[in-house]
Amino acid sequence: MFRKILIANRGEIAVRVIRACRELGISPVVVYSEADERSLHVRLADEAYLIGPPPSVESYLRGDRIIEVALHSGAEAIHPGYGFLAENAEFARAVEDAGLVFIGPNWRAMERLGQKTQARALAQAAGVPIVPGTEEPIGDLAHARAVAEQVGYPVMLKAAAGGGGKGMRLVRSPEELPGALAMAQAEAQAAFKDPSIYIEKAIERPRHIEMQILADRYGQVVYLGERECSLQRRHQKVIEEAPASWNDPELRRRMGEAAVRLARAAGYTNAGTVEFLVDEERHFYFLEVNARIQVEHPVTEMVTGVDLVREQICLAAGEPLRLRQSEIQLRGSAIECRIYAEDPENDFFPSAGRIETLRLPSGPGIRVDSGVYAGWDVSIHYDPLLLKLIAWGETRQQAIERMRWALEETVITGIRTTVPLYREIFRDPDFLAGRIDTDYLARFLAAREETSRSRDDLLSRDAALIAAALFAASERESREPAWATPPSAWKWQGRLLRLTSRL
Ligand code: MV4
Repeated sequence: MFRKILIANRGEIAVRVIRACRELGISPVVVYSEADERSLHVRLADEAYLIGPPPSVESYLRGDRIIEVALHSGAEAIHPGYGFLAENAEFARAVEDAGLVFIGPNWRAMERLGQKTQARALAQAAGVPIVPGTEEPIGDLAHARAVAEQVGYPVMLKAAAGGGGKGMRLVRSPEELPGALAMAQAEAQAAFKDPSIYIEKAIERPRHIEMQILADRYGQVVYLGERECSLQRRHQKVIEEAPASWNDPELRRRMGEAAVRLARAAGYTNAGTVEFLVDEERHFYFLEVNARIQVEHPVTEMVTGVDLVREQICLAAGEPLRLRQSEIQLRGSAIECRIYAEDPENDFFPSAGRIETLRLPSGPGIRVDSGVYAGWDVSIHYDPLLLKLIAWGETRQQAIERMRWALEETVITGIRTTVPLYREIFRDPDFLAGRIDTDYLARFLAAREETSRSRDDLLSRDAALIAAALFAASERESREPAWATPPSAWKWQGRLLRLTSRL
């Protein structure tokens, strides 16, 4: 096992990797930018090295500097977290060339799966269903027309080098095709320096599922069930759960075995995620492979009891998988809310500044993965994810119940966050019933906008709060004599929360 690991990331995921290191008796080393001098990962690590100014291209994306620091510190391996250099095959290769271990997939598998058309061809050869379309980038407009005609409109144009929805375009009719193709090519060129586009039939109102896999270097691959990730806003996930409420053991097994076949075909190693779309008839289609640990990995950890980051480190150290497929059992249900420093009342505008108060929930089945603390300044330079609340329950219903109260308990002041929005989502009948697909959040936000306009929501909410406070005070007066010890401020806040959460 490694004695020292360098973590090439920041925020909650760097903290998460530090915890896995502690459990394994490994000394964690971190790197940081000038904007992160006071950050939590720097405080929790054994050693921390300043690598550059705040912009990521000059710090967390400087693979050369990071490798230099790893060698200098005597680390034997680099954990990239997610984002930044995590899926950069060139970086993974440079790590290996420097005599270090990249804690992630081998770079050859990353290359095979990084090009979407190549990944589709690989999936098809492995007997994994793919969305009808091209396995080659399209040549010209005539070719695009022919393919679109063949698979049938609506179609999706996607960047061959892309992923995560960048450079993606929905085309509803032949008239839209020429313009959409030109736009998609320009976007792909700008984002990935590669204008190649391929075509897929568009799946309407799909659900977005991802299968977690683990693979060792000796050909053993297991799947750990799915995460339902349909709740997204502009391709940014907000709430995820495991398992998908609408899934069943048979479909889970078929998707899991498909994911394992693809991993084997690609010579994949370490932890990974295979993304699928599931249509209204419950057909599933391979989309892409995420060759990294994902933000939402805790929901899988909560229902399987497997520490995925620890497994990543053990697998990278060359250990064989000790887990057998038959030993992986799903228990209960888990939900994650990503708490962002964004203002849901202002089109999710990033909210920078000092966190004044931070009161985090706890209790049975509650987990918090946080990268922040009270008194810390949220910077504009990076992803606005502050922390993740995760709730586990024997049933989805119990997990939801626990999350509702965890959200009520959470107090973050000084900046705007997405907590108030989540409190509303956790009261929405459609969400509670599991009626979610990739359009859910846009629908919810539009409906919310509508009601807030029609009843002048802000004013009525303030009025409701004042009414609740008066009501609570008069209740107390009527029940308690004046000489009774007055309840503390926290107690009052709790009472008000219970009252106002019903409004
Ligand atoms: C699709 C699709 C419909 N049909 N492909 C978006 C992210 C990227 N990984 C794939 N995405 C989609 N691909 C076909 N053929 C719809 C989406 C999509 C989506 C997928 C998952 C979660 C949210 C989404 C929001 C819009 C579109």
